Amino acid sequence: MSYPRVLTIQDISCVGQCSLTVALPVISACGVETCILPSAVLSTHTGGFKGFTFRDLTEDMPAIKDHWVSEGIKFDAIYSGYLGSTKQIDYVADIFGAVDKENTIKIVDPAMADHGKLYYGFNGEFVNAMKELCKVADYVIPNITEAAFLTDSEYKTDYDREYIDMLLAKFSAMGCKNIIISGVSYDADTTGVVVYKDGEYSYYKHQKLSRSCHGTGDIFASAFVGSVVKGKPVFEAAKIAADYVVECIKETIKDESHWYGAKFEPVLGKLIESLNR
Ligand code: PXL
Repeated sequence: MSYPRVLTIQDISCVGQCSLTVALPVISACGVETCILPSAVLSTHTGGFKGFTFRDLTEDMPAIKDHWVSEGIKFDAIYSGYLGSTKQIDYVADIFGAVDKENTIKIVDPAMADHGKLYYGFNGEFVNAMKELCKVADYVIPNITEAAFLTDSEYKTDYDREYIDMLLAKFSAMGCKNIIISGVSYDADTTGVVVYKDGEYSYYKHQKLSRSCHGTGDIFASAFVGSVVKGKPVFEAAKIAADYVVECIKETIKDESHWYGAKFEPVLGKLIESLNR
């Protein structure tokens, strides 16, 4: 991949530091061409704002794909994030198969839940459709809540390695290839990322900060995608992405009033530095 081209498919939340307003700058900063397919336009994200607008772009998705196909446009990686409906999930599966090359890396962030709960507007039917999309991905990047929903497992806040192994075994039984679970914490002071690749478990442990921020899943996924596409091995990419999220949270907790997202912008330089190391 001399100059890789990534496609990311998710909504534009105009305000809220999530989805495409994170993926586009973060992946671009990694030094790769970043193309977007907006699945919807919202005035803000749905996590705490009231009365947000929602312009559904579902029916634009196949038309955009058809144009790319007719132009012979293909991508080296395709990364899907927050999607608004089961129909959008089906369209993403079509897009995966229509604009890919032989070695295109397909990454699914099943952005649909956190802290034990589905995000506003999602239900069991959506979860079931997301399971199908996960099966065709090379990498699935859930948090623990999403992992529990996708594997029909109990969500736990207090767990051990056995619980995580059970989630990974269920993902494998579903036919999912490689699983990267963020926010896995085995003790009070640390958290980390589980990388399950080709049946091998590895774990990167890092500092746990006192506050969690909205949108860090999108920041993690975007930095992971950028790092993998830049050629970093998967464990290294997960480490770079996790360290970047820690820097973003440190930047955000300096400002208690900043509740709706994480300040990823001031520390983009650190992400670029870690990619060049
Ligand atoms: O960060 C995930 C996300 C993306 N897009 C929208 C959201 C959320 C989470 O709440 O509401 C619209």
